[in-house]
Amino acid sequence: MGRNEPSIQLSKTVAYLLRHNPAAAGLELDPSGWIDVEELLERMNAAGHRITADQLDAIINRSDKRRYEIRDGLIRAAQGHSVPGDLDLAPTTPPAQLFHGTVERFLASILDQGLLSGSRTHVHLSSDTDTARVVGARRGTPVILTVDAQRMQLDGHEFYLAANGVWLVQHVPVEYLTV
Ligand code: HQG
Repeated sequence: MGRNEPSIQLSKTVAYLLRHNPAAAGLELDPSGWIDVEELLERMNAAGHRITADQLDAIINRSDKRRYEIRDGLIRAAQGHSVPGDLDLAPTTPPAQLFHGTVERFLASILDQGLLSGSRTHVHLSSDTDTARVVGARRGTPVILTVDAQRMQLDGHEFYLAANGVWLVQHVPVEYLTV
C-alpha cells in the first residue's frame, strides 16, 4: 500500500457526493449526474475532504464494481443514486431472468409491495445469482429473489443497463417475483 492510498472513508465520501448529496461539498451535478473531475477535486478539498487526483484515480480504478464512469473530463456514479436525475440510458432488453439479493426480514414486506426503490431512484438487479448473494449478504444471510424480467418487459416495464452491468428498473411488482 502506497502512502497515498485512499482510505475507505474517502471512497465513501466520493460515492456519497456523486450519488446522494453533492451539495454537501457545494457541488451541482448536471441532469445526468456528471461533474467536472477538476471541480470535484477542488470542491472536495475546499470542503475539507483532502484528496489528490491520484487518489481519485485509485478510487475509480480499484472500485471492484466499476462504480464510476469517466468521459471527457467528467465523472459520474454509474448507478446507486438517490438524487433525482436521468442517467440518460436507453431502455434495454434484459435477460429472461434477473436476480435481487435481500434478507429474510424484508421478505414479508417485499411479497406485499414488490421491490421498491426506497431511497434510490431505481431497484437494482443483477444478471447472476453470485452478485445478488453478495448484495444481500451486506445485511445478513442473503435471500435471492428471481425476477421474471422477460414477462415484465413484455408487460411494458422498462429496464436499463448501467455502465457497470447493474440492471435498473423502477419497481418490481410481486407477480414477477419468486423466492
Ligand atoms: C429492500 C450496493 C422492504 C431491498 C449493492 C434492499 C447494490 C424492501 C433494501 C446497490 C422492499 C434497499 C443497491 C420492500 C426492496 N420492503 N424492503 N417492498 N423493496 N427492499 O441499498 O439492492 O456498494 O437501496 O431488498 O452492491 O441492497 O453501493 O439496495 O435490501 O448494487 O456500489 O430494501 O448498492 O452497491 O437497499 O443495493 P439498497 P440494494 P454499492
